[in-house]
Amino acid sequence: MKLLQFYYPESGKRAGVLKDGMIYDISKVDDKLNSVLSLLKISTQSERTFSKLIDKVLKNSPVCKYDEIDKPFGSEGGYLLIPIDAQEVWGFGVTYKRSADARDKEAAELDGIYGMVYSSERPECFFKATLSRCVGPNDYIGIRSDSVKTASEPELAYVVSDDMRIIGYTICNDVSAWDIEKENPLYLPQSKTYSRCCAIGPVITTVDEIENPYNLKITCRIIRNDKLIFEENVNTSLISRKFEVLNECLFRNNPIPFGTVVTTGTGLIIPDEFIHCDGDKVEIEIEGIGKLCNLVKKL
Ligand code: DO4
Ligand code: MG
Repeated sequence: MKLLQFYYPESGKRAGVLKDGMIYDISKVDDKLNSVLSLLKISTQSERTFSKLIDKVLKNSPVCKYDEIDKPFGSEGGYLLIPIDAQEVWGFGVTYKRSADARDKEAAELDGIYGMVYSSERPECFFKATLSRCVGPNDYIGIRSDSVKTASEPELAYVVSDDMRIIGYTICNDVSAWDIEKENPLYLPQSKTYSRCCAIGPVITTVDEIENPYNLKITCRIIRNDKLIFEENVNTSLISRKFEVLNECLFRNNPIPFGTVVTTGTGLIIPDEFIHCDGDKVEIEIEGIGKLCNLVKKL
């Protein structure tokens, strides 16, 4: 099942189901159900109630085609919203060898600290964002005003319940100011967390629809002045840690709110010549989830 949130003229914010390119409004069945968080809560309490609810929703006629609202934030005819109002977003880093190697190369004087983390028992785990710092599909991601080297990090993310269950998957762009991180690793929070530092969407795919999260193709494209200037793929099979292991670290003496988004690290490093410029368009596509598109804005 693909769950999403959207804004529709006159009805306001809605939660929906995406099926065969059409959007079905959940609040037509229960008008209190206008968030994906509330739907996921039902799905974790009773699978039967959840599937009955979805069956009912899909018996109604769809509100619109997905393409009709896959539009910039604020568009008159309606638009997609961030698919989950997660209180917190957490991130894991150097979970792919490619990320460790690229970062060690950049910080050669630091004695391979990223490689050390890559092979240590304890993963790198960081607080990424709150909802107010995140954006949804087709909205702007930001380059900090004090960064000249900000890049997208295209990542598979999972949604977790407060009792450690993985309840969905989505796409996350862990936008990062690499120059600030490189200046000193202690500056990592400043490179990771700021306004518009994190894009999530376009949908939350429930776990039953993803047969194997460790075999998904991730594609990243950068479009500049209407021209495709960069395209590369990576497969999640190259990730070095299982999500249960990440969860065990995340939840250790650390209460995690229901519906937290956990982004699992980048396996794709954007080369220096394609570092973000104001006006770039970024597309991240993950099999079984969809395509997350965002525009880049210098803050
Ligand atoms: O240590 C820096 C951050 C690593 C990261 O975000 C990643 O590997 O995706
Ligand atoms: Mg990252």
